[in-house]
Order: sequence, then structure tokens, then C-alpha cells
Amino acid sequence: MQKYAVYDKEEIKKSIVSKLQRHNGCSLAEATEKQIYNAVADTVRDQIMNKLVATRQAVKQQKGKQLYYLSVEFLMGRSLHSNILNLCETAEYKQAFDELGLNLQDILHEEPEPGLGNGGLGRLAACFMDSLATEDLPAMGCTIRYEYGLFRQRIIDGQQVELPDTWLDNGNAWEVPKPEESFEIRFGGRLEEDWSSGDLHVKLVDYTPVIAMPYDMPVVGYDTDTVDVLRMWSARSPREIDLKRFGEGQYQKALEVRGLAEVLCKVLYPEDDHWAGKSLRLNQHYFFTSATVQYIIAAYKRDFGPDLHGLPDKAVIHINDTHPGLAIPELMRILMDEEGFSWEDAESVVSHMVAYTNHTIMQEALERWPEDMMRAQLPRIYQILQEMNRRLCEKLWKAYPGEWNRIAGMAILAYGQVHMANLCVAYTFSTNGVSQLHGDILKRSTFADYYGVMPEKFSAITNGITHRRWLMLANPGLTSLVCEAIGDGWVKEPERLKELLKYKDDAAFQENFAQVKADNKRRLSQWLILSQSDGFDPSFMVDTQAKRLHEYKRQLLNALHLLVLYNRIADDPNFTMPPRCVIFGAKASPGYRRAKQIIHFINAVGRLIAAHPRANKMLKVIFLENYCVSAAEVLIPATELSEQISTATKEASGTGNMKFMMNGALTIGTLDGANVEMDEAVGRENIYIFGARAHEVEAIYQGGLYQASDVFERNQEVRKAMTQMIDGTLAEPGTFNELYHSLLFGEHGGMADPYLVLKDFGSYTMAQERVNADYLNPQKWLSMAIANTACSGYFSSDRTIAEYNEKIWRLDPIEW
Ligand code: 26V
Repeated sequence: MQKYAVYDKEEIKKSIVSKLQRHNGCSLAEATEKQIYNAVADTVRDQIMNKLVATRQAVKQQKGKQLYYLSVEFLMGRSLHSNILNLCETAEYKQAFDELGLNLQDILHEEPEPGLGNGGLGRLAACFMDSLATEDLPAMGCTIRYEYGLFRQRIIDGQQVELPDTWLDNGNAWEVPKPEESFEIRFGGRLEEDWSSGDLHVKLVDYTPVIAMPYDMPVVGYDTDTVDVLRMWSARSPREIDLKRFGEGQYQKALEVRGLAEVLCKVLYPEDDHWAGKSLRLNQHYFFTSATVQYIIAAYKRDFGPDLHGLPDKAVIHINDTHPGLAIPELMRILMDEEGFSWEDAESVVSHMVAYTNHTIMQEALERWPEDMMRAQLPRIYQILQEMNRRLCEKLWKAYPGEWNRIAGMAILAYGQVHMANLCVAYTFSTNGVSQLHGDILKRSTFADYYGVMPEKFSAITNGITHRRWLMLANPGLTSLVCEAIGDGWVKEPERLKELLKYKDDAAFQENFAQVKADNKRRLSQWLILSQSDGFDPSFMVDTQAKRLHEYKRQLLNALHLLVLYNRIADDPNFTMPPRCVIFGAKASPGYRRAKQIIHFINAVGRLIAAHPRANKMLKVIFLENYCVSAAEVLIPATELSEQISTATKEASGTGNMKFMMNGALTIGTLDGANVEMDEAVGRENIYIFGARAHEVEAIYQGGLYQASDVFERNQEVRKAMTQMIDGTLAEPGTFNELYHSLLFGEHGGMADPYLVLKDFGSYTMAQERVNADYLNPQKWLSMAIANTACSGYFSSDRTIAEYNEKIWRLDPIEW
């Protein structure tokens, strides 16, 4: 419950009008929507700031442990609506808006979306912040304040075009700059050994300094006074030093200093497909982890005094994948070089203080830095890594005597590279996976050798999503319906959505549920017409695949199936099926050629279908441009069938799958990632499972028991669709040669069809036929859909965060 007074509608109205007057010198009638948005955001912000100050005081008084959640990505989405919701002020704001003659939706759309993330990893971090604050856990998210977020995507002539995302152009209403909490970060330079005090002291000289300045963004807990903070570090050049250097005539050097500071936080790297050791990215990672670690130490000293040995009792660092892993050697450096710790004491503090989550088993995504780059850009960090590696290998030698190859595979430094995942497993107290299956794969495969020597470190905590944003905010219609049926207990205890099960076959409830879905479909179609001049007939089933474009996610399987359906329609005048609108939302990494070809292919299939007079009565393909958090909020509540069709073992968890389920979509999916747990939660009769299982996929990868060409030869429909890929049916002959070739022959000596698209094609087609049969029976379909919403409570990130806290962080909730 909240103690801090919330505004009533009169106060809200008064505040909006007076802010317009004071900040813009205009009346409500004269104000633009942008100005009104700013006045409303400012009003909400006033309320939040009171709580923020109170939270800081409470944390200080209670002297509890604090979590620092480090991530290079936080995909927060828009804040205004979510803040109003979490303040429990939706009704008050709505009334105030009505009385002022304003439309809340129009104003909400004025907020630019901070796209500071690529996909699942960044969005998970954002859901975690919402749940942390809601559960009154003292936490700070730490990241980079990128000037340009993930690119804006347009589709032109069926192909992806990237445009810059200038989200900060009109300022950010939510951030508070904190120049007084800035730190200096040192890059490059060389090491000098200093024995003048009798002990060895390592000194970095001739380095390039950059100032890290934080901007804090509040994260409001639901119906509580707790407000946590997302701290975004931004780079500044240290002007004094610049001027001194200019004075000394070192123009070049001075400009270099300025240059690094200017480019450091410019852009978020848009790659989520393969690792590339770019030197600027290394600097970005060090920049924000060093700033964060320096802050953690300063905050500890401020609150608990100068002796840092108790640090692990008061602070825990969680690193979201390996990207912030330099926090480990940076903490070692500060404790030893600046605080006089011995190696052993420093190592003991660090290894009791840092925990790590792995988010992918894809080898090509694992972070590895060339040793030469690390040595040149961060010489002291590199030196510390060398010593950490030496000590680690000594220990491993005892566990695995003589097994050089095995030890090289576990080492931090090997074959000229720094292996961040090995650093993270070896020097953190906890390594966890993001679903049960993914946790098992980490133990039996990715980190099997580590699991052999330190099994107690490993755990699996299944991801979750905040039901506040993904159900209450995105789907108000379903939210009211659920509340009418079972009350609002589920809002605070989402597993109580289960109480809906007793209504799944209730005719009246089913009718209302169908009505909500129909409204959401209409809303989506109108939104699509406005944003990309392409709507759909709301009587069509909405079938959605929305996620980053990656070969392992198999958008190609979906598109190839559409081409087969097209052929069935075109070749047989009597063929019918329940009409479907198939929507794709997916950004491809700009350098990922194959992914961009798949986008082109999807659009080419869509065009072919649209041009056929009978096919377009049963099928429609929409490529939703610029899939992002706000698009997902419109798309997901309207979806009836959710495509979660990755090659088993490849999708660590998936979180979109959970959002669709919560909104009453049925899933067609493989037993991969968290789909496995969704299947268990909802029961096999309420989900469409198909395709090779994880152990079968592993056997294929090991034994080469599968020949893609067999499917091509045996399955006539597949053969025809694949031939159409290259014969000019879809585009200029040659356009999709590469896709064809990879499916049938493989490339670079690798296996044909490495993601098993053809292997799973038959079983996917059969699952889709079951979908169609069930859709023709609305009672059955609705009963299944309701069961999905009812069983989705487990996938609330509130449960995930509670588990992290119990197993890893051990934080005490703030007492109000
Ligand atoms: C890979 C790379 C490699 C190159 C550079 C930076 C980078 C950034 C992201 C990635 C993708 C792998 C990490 C990731 O996003 N994993 C996703 O994490 C979700 C949250 O745990 C999970 O639901 C998805 O299944 C998983 O793909």
C-alpha cells in the first residue's frame, strides 16, 4: 500500500494547466500535444520524486543490502502510462483528461520510446526493474545512455531499410542528471611499476580520461512507495584537462580525448546474432562497468564507512550476460590498487559479490576479446585477467591433471582471446540459466567442465514478464473482464489467474472473451492502417511471429509454410481454410545478410498471395514495420495464434511466448526454452507442440543422421515451394539462391539445413492443420484460449524476481 499521498483529479488538472503556463507560457487551448505530454509527464514525475527521496531515506535507515543489476541493454518502453498504472492513478488521470477535453491515448503516443535494447535480454532487464520495485527490493539498474537506440526499421520494396533512432531529440522527461556523482574512467595508457613505498604499486600513465556522468530514471513499484532507479551513464570529455593540453600545444591529444568521449555513448550495437570484437564496444563495456563499480564503492563508504571488507554483505552485482563482466577485474583493480587490498582479500570480496546469468548457448554469440585489444585499451585490466587466469588454471590442473585441452576450454585467456563466459563462471558465486531446459544444457554441455568442478554454482530460474505492462496496460479490456469474473486478487498474486479456469467453458464468459479479442483485433488493424497503410479483415484469425529475425527462430519455416498454403489454394479451386492474417514483426541485424533475405522472402510471399484472387480471401501476410515495445503492446493482445517455432535447444527461454499466452493466444511451438514449461503449465491439450525434441536435435548435430535432401525428394510440396524460391515466381531469379542453397546444401562445409527447417516442416504443417480444425470450433478454441490466460500467472516476473532473491541475492524488502 502507498503512504505517500496520490493526486486527486483536481490536483492533476491544476498541475497540468499550471505547468503549461509556467513552462510554455500558454493555456491548455493553445498547447500542442507535445507540450501537453510534457506537462502531464512532469505532473506524474512530481509524485514519483517524493517517493524516490523517501525510498532513498528508507534504504539508508534500514542499512540493507542493495542490488546493482548491470546490463548493456534495458528495453524500457514508454514510461508515462506504466507510471500512472503503478501509481494506481489510472482512473484519476482518465477523469482529469476527460474533464480537460483531452484524449489520454493521443498524449501517450507523444512519448518517444527509448529503444535501448535489441530484444529479449534488454526487455527482460526492464521487466525485472518493474518487479524489483514492486516487491520493495532496493535495486539500481545500471547501463549506458545511448544517444541513438536500436535503428528504426522501414520496409521499402519488401526489404529492410535502417534509419537512426533519435529518441532524445525532444529531451527525456523522466531522467534526472546527477553531475555531482560523476567519475573518471581511464582508457589506454601504459603501466609503470612504483616501488617507492617498499611495496609494488602499479600506476597507469598517459591514459585517456573520460568522465562518466549519470542520469537517473525512476522505476515505480506497483501500489507501493518504493521507487528504484535506472542509472544511465553518459560520457563527457574532461574539459579542464582539455584546456590544459591545448595550452601546452597538445592539440592532437586534446582532440583525441574529446573524440572518445563524443563517440562512446553514441549508439547501441544492433547485432544480436554473432559476436564481433569491436574496440568501441569494449570501451563502452568498460566505461559503464567501471563507473558503476566506482559508484558502488563510493556509496558503500558513504553509508558504511571506509573498511570495504564487508562489501558483499551490503551490495550484490548481477551481470546480465557477460557484457558487464569487466566488473570483476575492475573491482579487483580498485580494491588492490586504490584500497590496498591483498590479491586474496580482493578475490574473496569479488567472488562473493558477483552473480551471472547466461542468455544464450549459441557459440557465435559468446563474447570473446582479442587479447591484444584488451592489452592496448585496458592494460591494467588485462594484467589482472592474466593473473586471474594463472591462478584459475593452477586450480583446474588439480581437478583435471594433464588435460590441457579441457583446461584451455575453461581458461579466461586461451588462443589469443579473452573468454568472458569463462571469466564469469569462474569468478562469480552463481551462474544461472533462464529456463529449466536452458539450465540443463548449460550443465550438460556449454559449461559441463565447470559443472564438474563447481556444481553448487549452477541454477536455472525461468524468465518472466511483468503482467502489469503486458496484461493490465496493454489489454485493458481483458483486464476488466478478468476482474469482473474473479476479482483483482491476481493483480498482486498473478498465479491466482488460475481462478479463471472455472470459466473456460462458460458460454457468457467465452462470449465476452471473444468480444475483447475482436476489439483488440480491430484496434490493431486501425493502428496498422495509420502506421503503414495496411490493415486486415478482423474476421481473419491473427497469427503472429514477432521477435528478432534469426535463422534459429525460423521465420523461414513459417514463410515456407505460407508458400505451401498458397500453392494448395492456387492449385485446387476447392481448397478452403479458415482465413488467416499472418503477421511478422522482426528487425534483422544490419550486417546479417541471411536474415535480411528472409525478410525479403516473407514480403515476396506476401505479395504473391495478395495478388491471387482466391488466395487473398484466405490468407494475408503483413510485415509490421519497426517492431518495438509499443508495437508489441498493440500486437500481442490482438493475436490468436503465437508462433514460437525455434529449433529445439536454441532459444534459451523466450519471453514473447509468455506475453502472448497471457493475452489468450494459443501457442504453436517446439519444446524449446520456456515453451517446455508453458506446455506443462497449460497442458498438452491447450498448446500445439511439434518438431524435433532437444535430445533429437543434439543427436542430429552429433551424428549427422539427417539429410535435408531426403525431405526435398520425398515431400513434393516442399520441393515445389523451394523451386519457386529460385525460379522467378517470387522475385528476379537468383534473389533467394542463398536461402535455397543453405537449406539444401549448407555452406562453408557445414551441414545442410542447420536449423532443421525442412526436418520439422512436416510436423509443423500437421500442427497447423490441427490449429485450423480447432479454430473452426469457437467453443473449443475459446476454452483453450482462456486456459492459456489462466495458466500464465507463473510467468509473471514477480515470481522470477522472488526466486532470484531467494536463491541468489538475499535482499531484505524495504519496510514502509
Ligand atoms: C547476442 C549478442 C552477441 C553479439 C553482441 C551482443 C549480443 C547481444 C545479444 C545477443 C543475443 C543473445 C542474448 C539474448 O538476447 N538472449 C535472449 O535472452 C532472453 C532473455 O533471457 C531469452 O528469453 C531469449 O531466449 C534469448 O535469446
